[in-house]
Amino acid sequence: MKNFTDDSTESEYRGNALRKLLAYMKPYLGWFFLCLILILALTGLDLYRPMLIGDAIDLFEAEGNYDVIVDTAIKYSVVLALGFVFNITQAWILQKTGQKIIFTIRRELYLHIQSLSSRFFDLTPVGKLVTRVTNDVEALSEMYSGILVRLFRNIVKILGLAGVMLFLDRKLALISFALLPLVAALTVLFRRIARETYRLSRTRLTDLNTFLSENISGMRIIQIFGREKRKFQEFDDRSGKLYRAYYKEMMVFAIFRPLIYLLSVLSLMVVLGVGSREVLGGSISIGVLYIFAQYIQSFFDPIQELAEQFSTLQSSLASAEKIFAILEEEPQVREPENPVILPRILGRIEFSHVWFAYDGENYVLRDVSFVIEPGQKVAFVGATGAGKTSILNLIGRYYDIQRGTITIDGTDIRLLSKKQLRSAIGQMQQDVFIFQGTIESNIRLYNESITREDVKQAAEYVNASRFIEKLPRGYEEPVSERGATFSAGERQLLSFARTLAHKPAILVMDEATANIDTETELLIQEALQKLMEGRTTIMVAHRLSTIQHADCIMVMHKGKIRERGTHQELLARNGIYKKLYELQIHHDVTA
Ligand code: M5T
Ligand code: MG
Repeated sequence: MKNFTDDSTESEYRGNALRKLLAYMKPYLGWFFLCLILILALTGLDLYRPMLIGDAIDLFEAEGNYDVIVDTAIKYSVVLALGFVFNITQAWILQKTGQKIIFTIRRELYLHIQSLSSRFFDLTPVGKLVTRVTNDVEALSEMYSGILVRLFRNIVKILGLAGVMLFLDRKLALISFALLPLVAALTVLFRRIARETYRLSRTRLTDLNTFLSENISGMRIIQIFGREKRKFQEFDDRSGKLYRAYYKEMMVFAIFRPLIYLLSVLSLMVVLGVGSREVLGGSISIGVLYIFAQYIQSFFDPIQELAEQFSTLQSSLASAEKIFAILEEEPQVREPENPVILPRILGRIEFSHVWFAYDGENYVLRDVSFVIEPGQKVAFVGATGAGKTSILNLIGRYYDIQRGTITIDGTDIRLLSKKQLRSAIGQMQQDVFIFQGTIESNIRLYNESITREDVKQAAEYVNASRFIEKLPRGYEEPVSERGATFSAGERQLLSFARTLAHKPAILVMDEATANIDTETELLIQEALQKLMEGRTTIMVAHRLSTIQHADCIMVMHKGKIRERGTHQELLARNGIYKKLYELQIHHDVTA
């Protein structure tokens, strides 16, 4: 995120945001142009209406003929009707194009967020992103469908009114403008305060959303630890801050508007006072005075609106800045420009002197090297925090390494397209993520090439079909977000079916058997054996009994591979593995 120190860089950055926002209008320039013309016409009509009546008054006074009134009434109706049509048309165009632009931006934003790397999501709260895609984008809609055009309209209106007033009577016009410097000063002051309050309410809204998304996801923990009261206080505190920010915003408007109104009334009083004397003296007609009285009111309105619109514009720009900051966020794991396409991935994995740190400084893997041949089963063991999950994260290139190389079938994974690489890897994580949808949609994950038959076969193969078929609606059974209605073992079996259905060449499992009771474990072990058939398999396991048959076991300690070999070889070495093993045997016997 950018931090602004002096005003010049800030306005430069704002200018940038504005330019980018305007760029989105490009496809609709024709429509916007039409809108501007309609608005010019509308302003013309606005100026014309008081003149029509002013003239009528003068004519009626001179001739006393009622026809003038009928005539004027007809003209006035036509003018009103025209204005009505113009107004509706321009509002329709603006809303439509505005919403379309917003739609485009929202879409771009989501696509971009999707392309960002794990590191970004590790560091960014979900609620913040949700606010960007919803509230902040919405704030832009104001700008497209209102502000820009109304800004134009008001400027044209003010200039038009001033011009006509000067033309009709210079002296009265200058008197009407006498209070303008005061209005200008007020406006500047207002803008400055309004900007602060806008910014405040934006940040506080983000704060509240971030709090909500995190704490609703973690509601269970809050309830388990009985922290409702404390969390409510936190919520209340943020909510209160937002309330005060909005309140302040309202207050600024509530004071500014009547002040401007007061000034307009003052001007009107002065103009009427001076003007009526001139009417009596015969230097201007009653009609002209009427026009002035009308104009003064419609003169101050756009000025007040202008000030408010500038501040809304600023708030839109503030939102725009935040949106563009995300759009400009580069994915840390970059797609190669000309990816190497392998005809088929066999599954040979090689790590060569790999050094890796999530934050670029604190290395969690140090000089890790190993080779896994296609079809081999390799297991990683070691204490918690040793770097096992990190190794798995690197194989699918969810993070890039600092030093060394990782190759698949001899090709550096940084040269492969992320899509090909990742579709070759069936990765099962420590916790299974289930999306809202059905059992079927969760196994298939919107992959069109997987048929319903494939889904069923996969589920049967990994023993998941037993519990699925017991569900009232079988594969169509609705699943709630995070799959809270399933047992841990069921979720695990589902994730097996999901992985199998995608037919990966490489299988990557993190503690995949940790959550399961003995009976299900037998099912799972059987399923696992089938899953691993003919696939390169890399697994992390805490329970050594599950990995005794692995072709190679690597023992990790503080980011390094300290021992490697088969179960028997490692036991014979009498090292870390032996100790781990004895601890577990002992534990199993006493348990
Ligand atoms: C190794 C750090 C973690 C630990 C070290 C996943 C992750 C880990 N780390 C981060 O800084 N950011 C991350 O996103 O890396 O962690 P690991 O590889 O997850 O360890 P493990 O899988 O061997 O442990 P466990 O507990 O799963 O057996 O220092 O802070
Ligand atoms: Mg782990």
